[in-house]
Amino acid sequence: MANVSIIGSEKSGRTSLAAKLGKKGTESDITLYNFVKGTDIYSFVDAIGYPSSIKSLINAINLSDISLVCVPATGLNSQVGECIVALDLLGNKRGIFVITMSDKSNPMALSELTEKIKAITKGTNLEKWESVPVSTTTFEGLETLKEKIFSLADEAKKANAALNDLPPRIMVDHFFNVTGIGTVVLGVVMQGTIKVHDQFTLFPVKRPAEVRSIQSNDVDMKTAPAGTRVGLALKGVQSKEFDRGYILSKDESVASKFTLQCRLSKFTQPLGVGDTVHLFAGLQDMPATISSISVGGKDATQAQAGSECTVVIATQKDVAYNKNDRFLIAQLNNPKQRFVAGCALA
Ligand SMILES: Nc1nc2c(ncn2[C@@H]2O[C@H](COP(=O)(O)OP(=O)(O)OP(=O)(O)O)[C@@H](O)[C@H]2O)c(=O)[nH]1
Ligand SMILES: [Mg+2]
Repeated sequence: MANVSIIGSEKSGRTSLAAKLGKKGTESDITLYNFVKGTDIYSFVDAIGYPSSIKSLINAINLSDISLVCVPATGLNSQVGECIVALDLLGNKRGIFVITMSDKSNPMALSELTEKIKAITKGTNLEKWESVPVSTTTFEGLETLKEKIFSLADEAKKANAALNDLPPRIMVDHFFNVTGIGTVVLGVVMQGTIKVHDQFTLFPVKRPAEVRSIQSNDVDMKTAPAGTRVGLALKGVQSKEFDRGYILSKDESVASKFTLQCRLSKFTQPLGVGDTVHLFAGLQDMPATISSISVGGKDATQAQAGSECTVVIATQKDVAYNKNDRFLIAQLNNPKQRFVAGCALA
C-alpha cells in the first residue's frame, strides 16, 4: 500500500496523470484514484482544489507517503514554488518532479528544466528528488515514472512497517452515512495496526467509536497496518459529528493554544505578534492568532523570512494532535507565497 499525492501548478496535467495512474474513486476537493498491483494498493490523491485552495494541497500532501510535483514542460512558476515551499516546511517526504506534457518540448529544453529544478531545490528537503519527463498523450516516460513510484513505495512501506507497533491513529478525510450500514469514514492509518472491534475515541470532540468493519479498496479486512487507506464502518458515533482531519485513537492531545518552534519560509512576509494567520495541523485547519514571538530566547514583535523563532499561537477551535506532529502557518491572502512557517511543538 502506498499513498501518493499529485500536486503542482494549475493546468499542468495533474488530473490527466492521475487518470493514467489509477481508477477514479472518492471525489471532493481532493480526488482519489486507485491502482492495484498484485497485493499492493496504490492510492493517488489529486489536489484538484489547488491552487485556489491550499487546504486541498496540504490535505493531499499529509495523506500521502510520496508526492508527485507536476511541472509543465513550459517551465517553473510561482505555484510550483509554493508546492516546493510547502513540502520543504513539512519536511521528511519522498517524491518526484514530473515534467508533464513532454511531447510539447524537446530534449534540450527538458534537460534545462531539470537543471533549473535542481537549482531551486538546492538546500531544501527536496534536493535529491529526481525529475522525470512524462507525456500522457504519447505515454513517453510513464513506465519510468511508475518504476520510480514503486521503488519509493518500497521505502515508504518499510518506514510504515516500523510504525505498526505504535498506538493506532487514523486520520479521517471523508465521512458519511450509508443506509443499512450507518456511519462510514474514509482515512489513513497513520500509525499502529487497527482491528475490527477496536474501541477508539474521536478527537478533538472526545466521542467514543467502535470499529464495526474495515475495508481497503472495497475488500473486507480484519486488520489494517500503518499506511493503509481504509474505509471504516463505525458504531457509537454519527457522521455529522465528524469534521475533516478528526482523529480516531485511544489517546490524543487536544488544545487551542500551542507553543511552536517555527522555521519561516525564505519567501514569506515577516510574521508579527497579533497577526491573524491560518494554522494547518494534519488535515485540520483553522484561523489562529499569534500571541507572542521569541527569537533566540528574547521577546520580539516580528520574525523575519528565513529565520527561526518560537511562537505562542491561539486557534479558534480545538485541535487534535500528538507530540511529533508538524504544523504549518499560512497567510491565505498573500497572493504569491501563502506558506509562512513549518512548525513542531516546542
Ligand atoms: N499535449 C499534451 N497535453 C496534455 C498532457 N497532459 C494533459 N494535457 C492537456 O492539458 C490540459 C490540462 O490537463 P489537466 O490534466 O486537466 O491538468 P490539471 O493540472 O489537472 O488542470 P486543472 O486541474 O484544471 O488545474 C488538458 O487539456 C489536457 O488534455 C500531455 O501530456 N500532453
Ligand atoms: Mg485537475
